[in-house]
Amino acid sequence: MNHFETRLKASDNTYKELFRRYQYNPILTAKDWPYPVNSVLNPAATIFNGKVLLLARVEDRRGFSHLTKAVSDDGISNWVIDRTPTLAPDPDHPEEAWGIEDPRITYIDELGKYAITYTAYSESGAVVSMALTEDFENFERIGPIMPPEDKDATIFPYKFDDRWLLIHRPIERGANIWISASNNLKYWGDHKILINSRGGSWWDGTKVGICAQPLETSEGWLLLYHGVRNTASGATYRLGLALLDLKNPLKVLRRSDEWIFGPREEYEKQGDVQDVVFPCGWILDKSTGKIRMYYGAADTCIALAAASLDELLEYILNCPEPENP
Ligand code: BMA
Repeated sequence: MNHFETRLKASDNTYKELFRRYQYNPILTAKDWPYPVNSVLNPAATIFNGKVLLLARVEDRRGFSHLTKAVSDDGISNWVIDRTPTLAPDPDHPEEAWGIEDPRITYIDELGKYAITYTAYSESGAVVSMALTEDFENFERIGPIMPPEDKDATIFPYKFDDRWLLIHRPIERGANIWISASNNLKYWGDHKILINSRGGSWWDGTKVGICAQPLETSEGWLLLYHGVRNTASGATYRLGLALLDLKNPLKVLRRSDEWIFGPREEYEKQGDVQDVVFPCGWILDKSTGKIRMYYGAADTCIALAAASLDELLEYILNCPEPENP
């Protein structure tokens, strides 16, 4: 049975939903914030001190963003939100002049620290920046690590052949996902394209970019990425999956042809930017095998959807092996 037949047999005439939305979405909005903000969106997600920690992009009424953490015991409710920005643009870092956006968090065991990769919005375009933290109160800036135009970056949690690996998305003749290596987290090289935007009428034809931090599984590194398609009524942001080789993440084992999650509900279709679902983090509960994906909806609020890791792996293993670009 090929992949398409598998999908047809999954149910009658509907696609099987891998990620199911939380029924009380959105889980966090500007109204929940302890200080005035325009929107809260695109959160990174990790476990810190046994609790779920989201680091949300928060946009003010100038249009500039900073990052603020929200912490919860169950990852759904009773969020404790910092009363002031957790990580704000630093005046000593001119590349952050127009704000900082879209963080991703990876815990680096070797350093005993969390690495936060984020978009620094400079007056000359978006760059990838990195900061380290042990406590989400004090931050050590590594600074800009990729020149403009580059965003959507995440780092793997350990070294491969003594080198760190970073996934990111430069824009230059297309908007494709690249992977780069470094000995020291600061200087990156050996750049290689990993996942390309497919052009034409593909759902990810115009742009692709990584969403959450890579998830280590028995079958390989599971990637969640967004794909953009431009239409006459604007861009639509949807999500797909890919699988990288466990020992050599430069090799793409599988890539979904279809998108697996897209704007459907009102809060995803209407807002500051219509038709956007944009996760920057997910969390696997190893005891239940359940993955929670936290995402920005319509660039306005934060929502939650959950999937089973087994179902995601079954799905991606049935997807075609791509030609490595
Ligand atoms: C991307 C980023 C995201 C945003 C998305 C949709 O380029 O700026 O922060 O959610 O566009 O507007």
